Amino acid sequence: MAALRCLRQCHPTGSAVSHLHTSSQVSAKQHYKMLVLGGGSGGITMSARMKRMVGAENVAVVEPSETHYYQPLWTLVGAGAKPVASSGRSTASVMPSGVKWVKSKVQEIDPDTNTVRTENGDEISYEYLIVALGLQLHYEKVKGLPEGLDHPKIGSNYSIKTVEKTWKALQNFKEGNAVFTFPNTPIKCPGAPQKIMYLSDAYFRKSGKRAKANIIYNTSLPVLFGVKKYADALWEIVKERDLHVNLRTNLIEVRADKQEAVFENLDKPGDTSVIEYEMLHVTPPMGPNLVVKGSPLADEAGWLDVNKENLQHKRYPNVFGIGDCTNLPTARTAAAVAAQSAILNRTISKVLKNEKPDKTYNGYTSCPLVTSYSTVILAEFDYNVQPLETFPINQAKERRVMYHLKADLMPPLYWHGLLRGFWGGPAPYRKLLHLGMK
Ligand code: FAD
Ligand code: UQ1
Repeated sequence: MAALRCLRQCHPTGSAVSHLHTSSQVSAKQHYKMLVLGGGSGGITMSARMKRMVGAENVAVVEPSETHYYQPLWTLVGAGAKPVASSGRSTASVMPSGVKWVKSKVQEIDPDTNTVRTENGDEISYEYLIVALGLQLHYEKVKGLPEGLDHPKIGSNYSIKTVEKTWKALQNFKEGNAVFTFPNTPIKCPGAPQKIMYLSDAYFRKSGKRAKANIIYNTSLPVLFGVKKYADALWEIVKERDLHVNLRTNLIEVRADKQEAVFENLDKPGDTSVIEYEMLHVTPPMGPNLVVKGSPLADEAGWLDVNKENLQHKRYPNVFGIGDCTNLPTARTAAAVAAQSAILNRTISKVLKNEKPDKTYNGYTSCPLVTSYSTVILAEFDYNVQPLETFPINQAKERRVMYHLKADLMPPLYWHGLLRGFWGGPAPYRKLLHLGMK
């Protein structure tokens, strides 16, 4: 029995592989009709859809991680409302059966020869390429932060390594400043840096510590949120709950031994200020995936250069992109990935038939703005940063039902709907729900 288990789970070199039929060492085939780079939200979703379109044996996914994370849950994990274990499942379990999992890192993409080179030296050629490599976190761009993250009192919901530290810092909080930051770069889920502030405020109230906490939100942005309708509602909340918001204020240094954070005023170059903190939640600077940035597929800033309507690459028609790695001018979220997956599926089906892509992405994205342990403002908007709401009610209002949507409904929708290629965003339901309205 033990030997059988080892046959299933152990590679001859001794390294554990989860599924022999998907491990890269077994098959020598190095050419795929459909090659997917990245096995995160966008990569797994598109591999499930491509399996249906061209057959599992023609699809491969390059992804080095053993575990796939549902990152949206980390907001609740950081606030102690969900266990971290519920945010992850093995990559093997989310990989569509029969699809080849190349368990390695992409090192180089050469779209002129239709090949990709991986860290373990393999060269894989493709007919069509879907890039879903996500974005890069840059903790190292804030002086003192990488080593600062080893100290207690600093947390960051943006990484599996540090998300539980947020909850520890909250529990250990005694009195002083609780500081939350938003960096001077584009980021994924731009609501998340302030969601943890609202949850912290609620936790302090619940635990009798609120009177001793001074809550500060320092954001590089000139606004509290990019969509006016939701920003107006959030300004009301921060006023009502005595949360101090400083706009255009960017974290540049952490002195963890002294519990000090240094900020620059983005409107007054050279003007810096130091805040002593009892707790610090950092949202790190982010940027394009470095492999994309180093390839001919990048735009000037390093993001994957795709057509914003159909997600086809602007210069390489057999290359497509989805999610955080792209230069699509909308907020980077899993909700956006869902809507994009339906569009991209249609685009690829047209390209395979030598027809013109015809479905148009409107930039749909959504950010469930968690404002307490029982309420959410469900922001949904498009390329024009105009609300595009699914439900025929005012979604700028804090609602309990939307908290249930975020905490209880979204995870199964993600694991069983999105990742299996069945959830393409709420557009069809929005149309139904708004029938007869207005
Ligand atoms: P990812 O899911 O990050 O996947 C990228 C994949 O590429 C990873 O698996 C990575 O290992 C792999 N990869 C990277 N480099 C390489 C390489 N060189 N070779 C091979 N593979 C590579 N979204 C929402 O919709 N709602 C929310 O409430 C929400 N909240 C969030 C809260 C937090 C704290 C965070 C961190 C994110 C949140 N998001 C939310 C955002 C959402 O998780 C992302 O937008 C989404 O996961 C993007 O999918 P993706 O496939 O583009 O990137
Ligand atoms: C969504 O589709 C999605 O992707 C699965 C999310 O990521 C977890 C979301 O947070 C949201 C809000 C949506 C949009 C879904 C509905 C029902 C409005």
